[in-house]
Amino acid sequence: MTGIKHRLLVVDDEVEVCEIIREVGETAGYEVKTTTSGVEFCALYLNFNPTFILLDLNIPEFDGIELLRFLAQHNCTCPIVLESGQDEKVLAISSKLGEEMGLTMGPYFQKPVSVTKLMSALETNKEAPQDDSPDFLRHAIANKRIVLHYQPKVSFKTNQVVGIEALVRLEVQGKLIPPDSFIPLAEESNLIRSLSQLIVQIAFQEYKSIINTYPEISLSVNLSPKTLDDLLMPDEFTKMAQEHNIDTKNICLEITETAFSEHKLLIADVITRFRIKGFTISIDDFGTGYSSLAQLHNLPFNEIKIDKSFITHLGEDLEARKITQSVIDLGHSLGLTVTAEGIETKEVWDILASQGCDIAQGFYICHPLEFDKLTKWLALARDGVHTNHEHLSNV
Ligand code: G
Ligand code: G
Ligand code: MN
Repeated sequence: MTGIKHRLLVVDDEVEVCEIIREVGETAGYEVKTTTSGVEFCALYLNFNPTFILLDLNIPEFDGIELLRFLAQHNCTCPIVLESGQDEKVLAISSKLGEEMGLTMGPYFQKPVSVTKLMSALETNKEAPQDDSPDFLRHAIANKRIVLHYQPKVSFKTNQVVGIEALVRLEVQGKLIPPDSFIPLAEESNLIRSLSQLIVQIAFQEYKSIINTYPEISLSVNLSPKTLDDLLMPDEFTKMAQEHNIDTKNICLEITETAFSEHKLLIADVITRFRIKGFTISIDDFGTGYSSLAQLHNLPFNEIKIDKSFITHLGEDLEARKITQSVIDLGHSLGLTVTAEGIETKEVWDILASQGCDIAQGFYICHPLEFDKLTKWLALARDGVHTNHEHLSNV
């Protein structure tokens, strides 16, 4: 990496144009790298860590849109300025496409690029806040210091394990940090996309190693609302599932109910695409948002997860019991599976079983466990020990 704070990466098929831009960039205080090749551009992008990109749409081997897709897949956060000899409409549409991929698009220029305009864009970019994601989080992701714990889901009717939910932790200096302490940071600092991809990758890898032994067990993954406006997500997850030979119908995506207040149309688009690709979708923490019923009506869910705030005190709380009964009935009448999370006692298990709830999760059955311990727990549970959950709570 270089000492100069501002780094400009240029791809343009004309060597002369590259040289002019280099001069302008250096005058504006940037370290500049230029290339006429799309392949070299990709390599440079990965090593140079640019703070600003100038991209000619018409270059050999790759077209500009392919390069934009490459940048999106590598979670590029720096601004991108497009240039082209073609008409303005092509530039405008390409820029919009870039935005839809989640990229930060700057102004676009028709060739020949005006030196004054370019200078002004470079100066403006220097004043913009640079990516200030917390270093510890960036390093943890880069070094894959992500650990997943898994909490089983058990059928009330059969007492069999039907699923596991992946719950992320961050390993920093030997300690495990819970998700509430870093997911919001990741969401604010643009790291959530690479974090989510890493989580899914680890979860798929670990899950794959137990599928043959437990084909009836599905995998649930929590998705941050901030990734739900990303139109590429369903394709990326499907590709990852295929790479691991995992059938998408065995993957459940848990989405927190509070996620749905913003970007409604885009989120509906992404969720529906996930469904079309075979994933099942769960509405997590159900009952804590303010428009639960509207969401149920408008989005294609498969599962309701009743929030633990309604469940944990079901023994003493008669009103909560009426609520859980209504939600279970409502879910069933809509053809959905109903899961209760936060079951801590036998009493609460019995109440929910009698109310017709489908799936149970909570400390009473099993705490979230690291993967090695989970596999031991699953083996015990399969041997029938699961009928006495207390024995299994502390493997
Ligand atoms: O695992 P518990 O241990 O502390 O999780 C706390 C919260 O963090 C829950 O609301 C859970 O949904 C969320 N969470 C856990 N794992 C993940 C994850 O992989 N991604 C996202 N976005 N949220 C997670
Ligand atoms: O929002 P989400 O449903 O993903 O939250 C899962 C969170 O609930 C995790 O933090 C997990 O550790 C916690 N959890 C799981 N089972 C229980 C339980 O029985 N009681 C309580 N209080 N928390 C639980
Ligand atoms: Mn969850």
